[in-house]
Amino acid sequence: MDKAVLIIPRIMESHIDEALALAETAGYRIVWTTRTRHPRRVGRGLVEEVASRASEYGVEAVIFYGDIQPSSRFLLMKATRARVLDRVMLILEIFARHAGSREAKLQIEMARIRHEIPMVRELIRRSKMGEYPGFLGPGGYAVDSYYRHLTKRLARIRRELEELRRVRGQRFRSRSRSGMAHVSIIGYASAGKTSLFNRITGESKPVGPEYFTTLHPKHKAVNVRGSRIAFVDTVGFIRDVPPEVIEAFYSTLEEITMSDAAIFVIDSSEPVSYIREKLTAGLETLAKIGAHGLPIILAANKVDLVPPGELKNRIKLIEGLARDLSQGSIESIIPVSARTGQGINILLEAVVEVAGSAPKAGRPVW
Ligand SMILES: Nc1nc2c(ncn2[C@@H]2O[C@H](COP(=O)(O)OP(=O)(O)OP(=O)(O)O)[C@@H](O)[C@H]2O)c(=O)[nH]1
Ligand SMILES: [Mg+2]
Repeated sequence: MDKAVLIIPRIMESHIDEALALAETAGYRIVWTTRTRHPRRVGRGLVEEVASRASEYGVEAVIFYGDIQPSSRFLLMKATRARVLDRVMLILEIFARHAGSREAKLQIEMARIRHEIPMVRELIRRSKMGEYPGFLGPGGYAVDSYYRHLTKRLARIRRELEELRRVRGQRFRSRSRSGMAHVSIIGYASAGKTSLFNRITGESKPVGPEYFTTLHPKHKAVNVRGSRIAFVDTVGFIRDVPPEVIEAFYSTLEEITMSDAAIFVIDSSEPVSYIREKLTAGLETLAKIGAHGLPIILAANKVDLVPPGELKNRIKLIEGLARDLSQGSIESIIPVSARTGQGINILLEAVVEVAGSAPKAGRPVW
């Protein structure tokens, strides 16, 4: 594992566990952490402090857990001589480590370039001011030509992706003619999607407390009360995913838009404010990927962790949230435990009701 220091803006403080989990998943061991008041900027004093810690610990990377301004990133790069990553780059690094298909690789490269462009513009600006000669060669010329190279590369990737998507669309149409309903298991990272998928299908796919345990959709068809249904395990949602990362999620999230229904898994043992935030993030992502009108069954998972005396109240609260946030797309709310098996039969009944019997001729949602 590479060593890294973590800078966390105060507004992200409550998400520090998420920051550490993502850093670890991306292959970094955090050796020192510091806070900053400003959400996007790092002051000169902090840059110096980070630089001295970075050399003391011999770190390979500096992680800013937020959306860093190009000028601050530039200062940190210059002072520490380490890689400087923000939250988006961290997420993209995780994806890049696992990207299997040509399409996934291209999408991640595209997201990286789009994310990198503002930084390159900043370099152009600075080298034209004579502030940073020698970056990629003398004067601004090399940076300019690097910029042109990036924009050309983007255009090529776009063309290739369009072609790949066209082919995949054809494959999907032939699949929907096969007459089987598809149900996606969706939800925030670590909600228990894979645990539920394993419980329903009898599979033993890897599960774990870290983020993005699942990075590729997994399918398995099983018979449920006389209906043949393919369940699809998906990548976890994560809050505040910027548009350029959403694109990189696409190949997996598109599976969701092609489904007949979705099981939205939440961790009902978490504080209600987290549940609200994660439900919101998930519903927003669904809207962004164009999954309009997809029938949703909410699986209130991990009820084994809720004290029995509180369960009734807890489910009521979740029902209230779902009503407020979902605008009717949530059809029912079923308390379950993927661990103990509690509620799974009731969940499957709800699934058959929504997606069972005859498939809905490949609901084209885009
Ligand atoms: N107590 C309890 N733990 C559960 C339950 N379901 C899942 N877990 C635990 O929650 C953690 C995350 O489970 P996963 O099934 O990997 O979650 P996921 O949603 O697939 O996560 P990603 O693929 O990383 O997005 C694991 O440590 C599971 O053992 C449950 O019903 N009860
Ligand atoms: Mg998983």
